[in-house]
Amino acid sequence: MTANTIDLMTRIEGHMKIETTLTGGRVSDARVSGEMFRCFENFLQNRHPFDAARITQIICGVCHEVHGVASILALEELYGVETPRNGRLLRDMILGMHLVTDHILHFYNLCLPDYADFTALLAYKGNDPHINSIKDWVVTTQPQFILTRNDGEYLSDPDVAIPMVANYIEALKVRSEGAAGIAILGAKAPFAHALMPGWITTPITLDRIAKYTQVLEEVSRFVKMKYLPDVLEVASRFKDYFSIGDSHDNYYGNESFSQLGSPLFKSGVVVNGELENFNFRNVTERIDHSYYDRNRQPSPHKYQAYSWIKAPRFHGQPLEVGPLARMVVNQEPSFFNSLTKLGLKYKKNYQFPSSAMARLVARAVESDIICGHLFQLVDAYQPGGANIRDVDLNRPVSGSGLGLSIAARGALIHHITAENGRISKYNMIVPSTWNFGPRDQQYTGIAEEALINTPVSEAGKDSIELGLVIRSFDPCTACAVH
Ligand code: NFE
Repeated sequence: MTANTIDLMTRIEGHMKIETTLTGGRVSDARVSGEMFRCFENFLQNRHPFDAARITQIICGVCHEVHGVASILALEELYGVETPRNGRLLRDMILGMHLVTDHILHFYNLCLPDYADFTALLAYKGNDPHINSIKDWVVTTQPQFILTRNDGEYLSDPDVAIPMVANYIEALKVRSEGAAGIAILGAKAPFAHALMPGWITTPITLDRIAKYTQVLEEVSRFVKMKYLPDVLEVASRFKDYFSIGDSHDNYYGNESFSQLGSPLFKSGVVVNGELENFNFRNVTERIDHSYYDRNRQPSPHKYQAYSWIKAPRFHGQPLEVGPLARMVVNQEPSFFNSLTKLGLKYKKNYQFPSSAMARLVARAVESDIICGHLFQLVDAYQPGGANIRDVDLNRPVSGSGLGLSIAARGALIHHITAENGRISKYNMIVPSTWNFGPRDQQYTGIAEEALINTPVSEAGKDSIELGLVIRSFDPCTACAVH
């Protein structure tokens, strides 16, 4: 039995430690720790409720707009207002563009370096000027993110690995273009300041819609021509990762993209292979192994605590969130078709065994689905229609509001309580809290369970296999500890 610690985990957002026990070349126990305390819920107290939509966006440098949207949904319930349809369409257009470009960033820039041997580029002898310019740049500047490899098995066939390096670089450009598409509607990216309860404040002119559409076409083309094929290529070469990274197989997704009739993703929870309705009342946040005392105040020396992340539970059960959860809750045909094309035999039902590779495939399939939906939103937008409904900012509102929304990494919850126009309590339960929260007295956390049984090659002193499992969730510890 050997102990293995990765501290800090790289190519993720935030500070995370992974401690594993290895028995016979496999992980027999695992602990995942969020290693910082941030306090956003505390410093929202006593502020004007509208501040929440601004302040919560800066929780994260990766998933900013999602907190703006979830916060606004909570505020709209609190104030009893609804944004006009045009405004809601614009909001979903911002949200969707963010989600897709966040997924692209995850696969190419955070995950792919574990799968493709980028150094294959150095042996390139062809005439493609674009590839040659990347090669020249690599030779001149020696970027370590391209040149450094861990011990592990890589996809090194030059016909596959070299275009993937080029797509890695292009993904950065697509992400930046996507930010322009978000900013043209949301006033700014990251942190879309135009998002307000009842409003979207940007003056939306036809040229802004045209610019957004042009960005969407570019992003969508990249998803169809590069992202989906590259993910399926990686999936076909690393099929063993369809049986590595299995967690509790309980899933949760919130309803989202609902402006065109039936929602693109419906709400639901899957526990023990059965679909149930989600109800926020059945959610608790366990702190058995989290650094909080019984009054939920920070307690950094608490006995047997090892994480600043809390452990959300639904009826006591840990739930996995994210694109895979959305595919399972929705029984999404294109996801199951992709698996069939890979020669995998998955039954189309709610009993779906999670895995590191299924998470990557789900994310790419979801990106394609969202792009298709965004084009429909553009068509549905009515130029000249109202984007704004007046909300009385000075009303000393009392009550509560719940924002159930979607983020790239999974289902997102914001819950606000206000008294006399001031926030008295603000609670966020974010995707990475579900996925990376610690164990309770009964269950391991979702990522902890996914690590258990992972084979770790003895030669692989870098334990790259653990990184493949952890990164398949696209972790954000910054959000998780908020
Ligand atoms: Ni900081 Fe986030 C997303 C949220 S993860 S990345 O997506 O909410 O918990």
